[in-house]
Amino acid sequence: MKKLIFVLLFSLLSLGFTFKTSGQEPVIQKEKRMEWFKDARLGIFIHWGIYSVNGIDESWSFYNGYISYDDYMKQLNGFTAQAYKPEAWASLIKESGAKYAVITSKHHDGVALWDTKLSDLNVVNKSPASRDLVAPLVKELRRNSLKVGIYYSLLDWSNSDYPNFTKASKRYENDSLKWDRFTAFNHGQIGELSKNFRPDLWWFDGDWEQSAEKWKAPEIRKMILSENPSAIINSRLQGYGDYATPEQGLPSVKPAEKYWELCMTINDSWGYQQNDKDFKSPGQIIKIFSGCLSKGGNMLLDIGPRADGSIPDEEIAVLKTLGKWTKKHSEAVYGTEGGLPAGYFYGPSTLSKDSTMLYLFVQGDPKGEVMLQGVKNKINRIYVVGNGTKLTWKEYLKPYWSNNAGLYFINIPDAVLDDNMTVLAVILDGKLKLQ
Ligand code: JFZ
Repeated sequence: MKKLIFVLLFSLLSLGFTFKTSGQEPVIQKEKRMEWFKDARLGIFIHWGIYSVNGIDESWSFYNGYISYDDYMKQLNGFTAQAYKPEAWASLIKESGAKYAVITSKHHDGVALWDTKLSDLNVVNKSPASRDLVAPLVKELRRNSLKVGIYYSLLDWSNSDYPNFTKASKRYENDSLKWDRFTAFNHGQIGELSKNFRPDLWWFDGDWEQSAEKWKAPEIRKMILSENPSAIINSRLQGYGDYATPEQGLPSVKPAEKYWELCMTINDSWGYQQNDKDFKSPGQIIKIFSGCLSKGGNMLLDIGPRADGSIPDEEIAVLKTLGKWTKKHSEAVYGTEGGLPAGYFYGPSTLSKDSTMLYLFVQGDPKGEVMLQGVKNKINRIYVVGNGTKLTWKEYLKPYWSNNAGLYFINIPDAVLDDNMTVLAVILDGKLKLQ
């Protein structure tokens, strides 16, 4: 009996520890919440908004004075979403190999894509789309087992209670009444998104205009985690997020942060711009993606659908080619860790979770062989990922009396080369030992 009470008490206590630490913070440990994200490796970012009507910079075009605010807002009339097929979006995202998607629910222009009850400025009330555009996508993403990410701009240049309007004109400097009203509105919208869509991931933006204290960032974090204890939050919440977002910059060395995501445009624009034809090729995107993988991060690749909801052909082509590559090389991509430090291999690499499999990413044509150095392990076997061919290798500079690692030369016949990036799986005799 005593034993039973003890066991009961103990389980209650440990439950308490899992669900509540230090009174206010989660709920579920960060490592646990971040698990799916760490393994996901690829996400698709979607910048969709009224800026796609004229094909101009999202929000910034009026902020910077390239177009008047009124003319910017006239784009509402052309935002039809008449060819919007959320099920096709979700299946394309799935096909690309992405495990999550992030959609702009509201950009800095304040135009909400969901049916918000807190402001009239939304596509349901003010555009011919006249329906909630976020809800059906969330449903389709979930149906495809993809994680749901919601982008939300904390700053709102349209809201009359928000201090900043454009670069040239500010509404006010200090007005606590207005600011408090704005905060209530902001938290209210986050609450709506939280309840309506229960996002797996929150992608905040625009935090730079105010301090954590002003945004009441800890409260936002608390609100989100009490609605969904396993939600994760990007870094743009003035220090209250879970992972880093080095925008448009691929880190040259492995970042100190354990969790990070490179967000990147597919051409030079976030939203749809008909004049921007500067698309990165699938090959370039695969190279950049491999760079992220090699340094232990994710890539969040952006697409910009048109105002009618169609996705430009160039973007579809990139996602499909990426999908072929990620599918063929899935074992080297998903659930792997960042690979070798610089100098060991001339290219990206990843490592299996148990550190006994090394994946070497070979760019282009290696002219018959690649070199691997500084690895002290014996190699048990090498094969070509997604192809299965076993490869031969030879070890040099390894006299019998030396304790140093030798140089491995791995033979790669032309026939096994991938159109974009070939990946070799190196089975080691145990956990990776570097010199
Ligand atoms: C922000 C937005 O302003 C932009 O429109 C887009 O949505 C992008 C994904 O995010 O852009 C930023 C944010 C932060 C920096 C630069 C651009 N920054 O920290 O340098």
